[in-house]
This record gives sequence, C-alpha cells and structure tokens, in this order.
Amino acid sequence: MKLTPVEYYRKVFSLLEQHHRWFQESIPLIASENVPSPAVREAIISDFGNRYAEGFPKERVYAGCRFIDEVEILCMEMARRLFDAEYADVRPVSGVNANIAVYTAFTQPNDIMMSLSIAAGGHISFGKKQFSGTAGSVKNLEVEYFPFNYEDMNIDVEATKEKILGRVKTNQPLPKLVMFGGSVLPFPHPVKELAKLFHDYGMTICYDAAHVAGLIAGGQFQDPLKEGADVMTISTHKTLFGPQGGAILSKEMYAETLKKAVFPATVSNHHLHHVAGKAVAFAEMLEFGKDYAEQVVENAQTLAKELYSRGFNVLGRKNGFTRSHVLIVDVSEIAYGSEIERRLEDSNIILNRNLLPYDIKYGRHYDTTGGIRIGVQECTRLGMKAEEMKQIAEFIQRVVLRNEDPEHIRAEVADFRRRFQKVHYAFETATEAYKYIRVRS
Ligand code: DSN
Repeated sequence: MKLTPVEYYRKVFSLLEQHHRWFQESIPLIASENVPSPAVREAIISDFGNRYAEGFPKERVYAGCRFIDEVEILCMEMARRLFDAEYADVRPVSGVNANIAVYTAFTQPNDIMMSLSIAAGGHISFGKKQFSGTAGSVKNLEVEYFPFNYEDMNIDVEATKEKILGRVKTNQPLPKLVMFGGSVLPFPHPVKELAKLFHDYGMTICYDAAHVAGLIAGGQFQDPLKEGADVMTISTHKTLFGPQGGAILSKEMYAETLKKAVFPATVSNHHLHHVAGKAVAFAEMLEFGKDYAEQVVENAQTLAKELYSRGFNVLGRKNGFTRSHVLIVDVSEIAYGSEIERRLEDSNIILNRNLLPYDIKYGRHYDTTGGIRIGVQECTRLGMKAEEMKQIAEFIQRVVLRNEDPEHIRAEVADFRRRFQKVHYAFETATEAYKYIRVRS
C-alpha cells in the first residue's frame, strides 16, 4: 500500500533517527568514513548549502558570494598549509570528481594511465572501460596496471621500471599520467623511487590520497608532493574528518590548468556548505592533526597485531601489517568476505568486504571476496586507544572464529560504546558524535 505524503515524510525522519541510534551503539570500522565534529555539522547545515558560486573566489558568475568567498579563501589557505602545497582547489565535490578534473587537466582520450588494479587497492575511478571504471568510461583512458608484490602489499618497483623501459625499447606508447595511491593503502607507495623515471619520460604524476589525507596532514604518512608527485587529490572525509567532498593540491605551475579543469570543465556549483565544513575541519586538523594521526596509526598497528595473535591472516606481516589507518585480513579460509561482513554487521560491528590482490586469480569477485578491510580512524576520533583495539579484536574473534550469537555481542558492543560518544581532536565537543539534531520543530 502506498504511503500518504505525510507518512513518507515521517518515515524518512524515523529512519534517520534509527540510523543515528544504531551508530551510537556500533563499532564503525569502514576505512573510508569518519565522524565530523559538531562544528562541521553546524557548518554544513548553514545557508551556504542553498547558494550558487560557480568559479573561483572573487571571480564568480553569481552575486551574493561576499561571505562565501571569504570562507573559501580561508579554506584554500588552510589546505595549502596542511599539505605544504603551493596550490589548493577545494571545489571538487568528491574524490572521484577531483580525479576526473586531474584526468581532464593532464590527459587526452585514448592516453594511457598507469595505476593500481582495483583488487590491488586501486579506486574505481582508476578503472578500465570494460569494468565501467571512471578513467575508461568517462575519459576514455587506457589503463595499465602497476605490477604488485603481494607479500609487500605494495607496488613492485623493479617490475614497474622493467615495464616502462620495456615499452620504451619496443616503441610502445607510454603512460601520460601515473596515479599512485588508492583505496587500500597500508604502506607508503614508492613515489620517490619511481618519480624520476616517470618524469624523464614526460609523465605527470598524481597521488590519490583520498584515504590517507588526514595522515599526511598530520605528518604520519609519506608526503607525495615532496617525494615527486606533481598533483595530489584527496577526499575530505576519510582519515581527514571533514564533510564528504574532495580537493586538489599541486605545485603552482599547474594551478591555471587545474583551475579550468575544475570549473567550468567538471564542476558547476561546488556544494558551498561543504566548503564551509571543509574549512572547519582543516582548522581542526591544523590544531589536532598530529596527535590524531599518530593515534590512528598506533591503533591500526595494535588492532592488526591483536587480530593476528588471535589467528587472523592479516596481510602485510613482513612490513608490520600497516603504517596507515587500514588493515586487510584474508578470511578466505573461513568464509567469503561478504558473509563475514554480514555476521559482523549483525553484531553491530561495521566494516566492509574487500578484494584481495590475488582474488581474481582464484576466481573470486566483489560478492565473493577473500578479504575484509578495517579502518580505525573513526574509532580513534571517538577517543579509542590500545585497550579498545584489543577489545575490538576480541569481539571480531568471537563473531568470526567462535560463531557467538550476534545478539549477545550486540549488547556487549553497545555497552562498550557507551564511554565513546564524543568526538575528540576538535575545539568544541559538547554535542555527542551521533546525536540526532532536530531542527524542524
Ligand atoms: N569506495 C570508497 C572506499 O571505500 O574506499 C572510496 O570512494
């Protein structure tokens, strides 16, 4: 039976409130998410979200931008400081959008881009046309994969050099753009080891720091722009704890090209409320980023060790499991990643299945992955440290290895979560992290 308009209306709010309650009682471990501060939440419900400001501050094609311009200028200034970059563009509305702008700036249709495959940690925006990936489908790029070393969980430097020099020797076309980074990035990528070779052959180097932006800003991960990348794209809501969005950082020499590639090429209006939210989050990162990022990496390493010691096959052992916020666990001997994801969700432990670099070889695909991916940045923002990582590892062990009843675990998880309801690493934290804020009445 169809709902009446008012029933639809009430249903939406009821679902929103249920979602908030659920997250108050759950352990959030999705590596691409975070919880913004009450201050960021306040900024993103401001009237900025109802306005238009196409173009660059002070060069708008709309009136009414007096205060919007000021906020965007502050936002760009803080982004440049956070990433020690000469140019910052805070207009991309997502990481994919930022990558499309980079493809627009530095490639032509049918050019080659080198990046990680999705199974090896690349993002869907690096994907080939045959898989409906953005680079292939939207920009008609040919995608060549970086050779990957499973044991190191990283790009294979020597094999990459051979691949490029082999193409030179046999007169095959070379990539125009090289994309480091991606969606599974436990270890720094070999930017400094490969930058000279790529530059010698005229390639532009981009680094997709969507996942690790908050760790770079906090000085706890590689600094791609210093190591030889020409441009870096980020998300503003993963390890960086702002509102959902993207941004581009680069050297000044690319500023004009990128500026046009963003507007008018790939962004019309750029979600001005989120620019305000980004500005607030950037101020928080400038103040608290170092402590936060240190704790994120420490927590990820603790959780990895705890899971490993409980019998989980955490990848990257040779290199200490992780140097970022993320860990990858091979669960293929237990069940498909999707089954583990569901069992954990039933227990209010929220993470996602993930392809392993070797899954395709074994005929596994997105629904039958051999792996799960775990990120600790949101729990860290809630104030969790080593003791809590041990507790989370124990919960995961009881659900996945001991098949304990999800109902019991759910109750214990809710109890565990009671002490962690506030956001940390922020100037003002009185409002609880997942409090549902009623504005309409
Ligand atoms: N697909 C997202 C992730 O979870 O990594 C990034 O866009």
